[in-house]
Amino acid sequence: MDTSRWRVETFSSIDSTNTWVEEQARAGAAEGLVARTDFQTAGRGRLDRVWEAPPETALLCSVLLRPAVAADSLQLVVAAVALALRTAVAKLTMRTPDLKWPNDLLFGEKKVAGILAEVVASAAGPAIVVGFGVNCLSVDPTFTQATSLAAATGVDVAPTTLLQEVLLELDVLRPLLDRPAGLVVLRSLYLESLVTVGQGLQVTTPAGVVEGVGVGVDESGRLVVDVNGQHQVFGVGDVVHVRAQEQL
Ligand code: BT5
Repeated sequence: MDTSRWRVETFSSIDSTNTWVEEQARAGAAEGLVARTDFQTAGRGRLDRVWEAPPETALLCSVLLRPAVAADSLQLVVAAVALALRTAVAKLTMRTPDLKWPNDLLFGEKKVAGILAEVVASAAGPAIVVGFGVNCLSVDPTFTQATSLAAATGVDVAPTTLLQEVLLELDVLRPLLDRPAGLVVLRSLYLESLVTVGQGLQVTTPAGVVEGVGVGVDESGRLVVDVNGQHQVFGVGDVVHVRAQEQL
């Protein structure tokens, strides 16, 4: 299959692949630039959190996209990458991770991968940099809510093998981000895969903590939660799944 859409730059060590690709995007780099590293000295999560992985254990990668999708539908770009990661992991390990809104891949309740999407303004128009970290061979044991593909599935997947598979999946999903009809398809694929839908949830946002039941995502990929019979929509937030009986 043709993967020429992607140009992969490899670093043995770097501060953050997202930071590097963002600099390239600001300087006008075209869609398809990919940075991958064996180690990050300043890996970032959302909201100024850190992302840490021991050297040569994880896929640490960022891709530069310039899709036609509006910046307020950033979550659908995250969805495309999450779905690509999920399918790639399933093909290589024969186990399918759950997607948790907004940006996690889980085995059980343990996080095996996280995604960070950021919008960058540039003279060539807005770019979206999507970074993902996947714990392939091991994970820092201080993260008690984390796991690796090796621990969860028993399969050792080399980060470079996983990247190749992810890019093949993105070749299929990326075109959906350019047309309204594609976004509709993407949203329904996302809905089918999100374990967050139908679950009791606790959603933490800068405005506070809300409890309810996940009912879906809207046309922009934002989470819709039934809170005491009223639908509330969340564009950002951290979600904890709460068992139904704990809810009642
Ligand atoms: C994320 O943030 O999950 C987004 C992670 C994106 C990382 C990639 S790596 C390549 C690219 N370059 C970057 O600099 N970043 C991207 P969030 O949902 O905020 O989760 C962050 C939280 O996950 C941290 O506060 C830790 O508690 C936890 N964490 C850190 N490292 C982890 C790991 N390796 N596995 C599981 N959890 C981890």
